[in-house]
Amino acid sequence: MDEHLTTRQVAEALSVSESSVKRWCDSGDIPTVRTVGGHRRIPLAGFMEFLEETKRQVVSPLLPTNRLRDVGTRVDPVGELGDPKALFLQALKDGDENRCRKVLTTAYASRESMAWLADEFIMATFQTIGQQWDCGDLEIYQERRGCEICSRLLHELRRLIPEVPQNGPLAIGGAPAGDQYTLPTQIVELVLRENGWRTMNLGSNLPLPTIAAAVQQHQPRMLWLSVSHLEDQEAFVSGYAKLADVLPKETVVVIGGRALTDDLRPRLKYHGHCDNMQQLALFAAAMHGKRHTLNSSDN
Ligand code: B12
Repeated sequence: MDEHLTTRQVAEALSVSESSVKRWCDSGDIPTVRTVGGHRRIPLAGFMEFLEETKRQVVSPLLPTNRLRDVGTRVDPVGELGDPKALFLQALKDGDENRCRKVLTTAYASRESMAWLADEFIMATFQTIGQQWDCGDLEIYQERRGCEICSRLLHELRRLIPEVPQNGPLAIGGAPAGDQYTLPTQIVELVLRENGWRTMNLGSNLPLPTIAAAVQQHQPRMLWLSVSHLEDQEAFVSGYAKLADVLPKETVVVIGGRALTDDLRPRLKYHGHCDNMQQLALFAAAMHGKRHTLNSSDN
C-alpha cells in the first residue's frame, strides 16, 4: 500500500463523506500533502495521528489487500534510503517516536499484517536490542523507552483495524504472574482483532486464578497465554493444571512465548501452541472458519 492515502480512501475507511475529509485536510486537522497535480494526499502516519487525536477507529479496511505486495521492503520513510529495520532500531534507541512511527507505519503499509509486522519487524528489532543490552552496548533505559514507544505505536495501529462486530467470537488473555512482558500479549490482541476476534487483553503479571475467574465471568471462545518469563516453573505447571481443570469446554487455549520451552510444553494441556504471530493468525482465522493457504506471501 502506498503510505499516502487519497481522500476517498479515508472517507471510505471512516464511512464519512469525501467532502468532510477534504474540509479536514484544508483546515489542517489531517496532515496533508499535495501531488504535483494539486491532489490532496494523506500520509498514513498523519492519518494515525488524526485517529489518535480524534479517538476515531476505521470501520472498514483501508485498501483491498491484493495491491499491497509490490512495494517491497526498501522504504524511504524519512528521506533516507536504508533498511527499514535498521532505521527502526536506530530510531528506537534514539527514542525518536516520530521516526519510529513513520518507519513502522510504512512497514505495516507494505504488508498490512500485524502478524508479519510483529514477527519480521518488532521481534527481530527487539532481539537486536536485547543482544546490545546484554553486551552493554545499550543502556537499560533505552530498552525500556523503546518498549514504551513501541507500545504507544501499537495502540495507534490498533485504530487501523476495523472494529469487530459484537457477535464476533471473544478471546481473552495475558501473561502469568512474575512475567512483566507487555508487548507480546498486546500484539496477540491485535493479531486476533485483525482475524475477526473481539478481544480482552488482561495485561501481564496475572496470577492464574484471576485468569480462571475472567474465563468464568466472560466465557470466551479462546484463551491466550503469553509466557516470556517464569520465576518458578513448577509453580506454573501446577497452577496451569488447576486453570485447565476449570475451563469451559468451549474455550480453546492457545499458548506462546519464549519461556514455553520444549521441556515444559509437554507438561501442559492446551489446544494450540504457536511459535510466532503468523502461525497465530492462521490458527485464529482457521478457528473462525477462514482457511488461509500456507503460501508464505499470504499473511
Ligand atoms: C523488552 C525486554 C524486557 C522488558 C519488557 C518490557 C515490556 N514492556 O514488555 C522487561 C523490562 C520486562 C524485561 C525484563 C527482563 N528480561 Co528481558 N528482554 C526484553 C527484550 C529486549 C525484548 C522482548 C520483547 O518484548 N520482544 C518483542 C516480542 C513481540 O517478541 P517475543 O517476546 O520474542 O515474542 C515472539 C514469540 O515468542 C511469539 N509469542 C510471544 N508471546 C506469544 C503468545 C502467543 C499466544 C503466541 C501465539 C505467540 C507468542 O511471538 C512473538 C513474535 O512476534 C528481550 C530480547 C529478545 N531477544 O527478545 C529481552 C530478554 C528476553 N530479557 C532477558 C532477561 C534475562 C530479562 C530479565 C530476567 C532480566 C533481569 N534479570 O531482571 C527480566 C525478567 C523480568 C520478568 N520478571 O518478566 C533475556 C532472556 C534470556 C533467556 N535466556 O531467556 C533477553 C533475551 C535479553 C538477553 N539478550 O539477554 N525484558
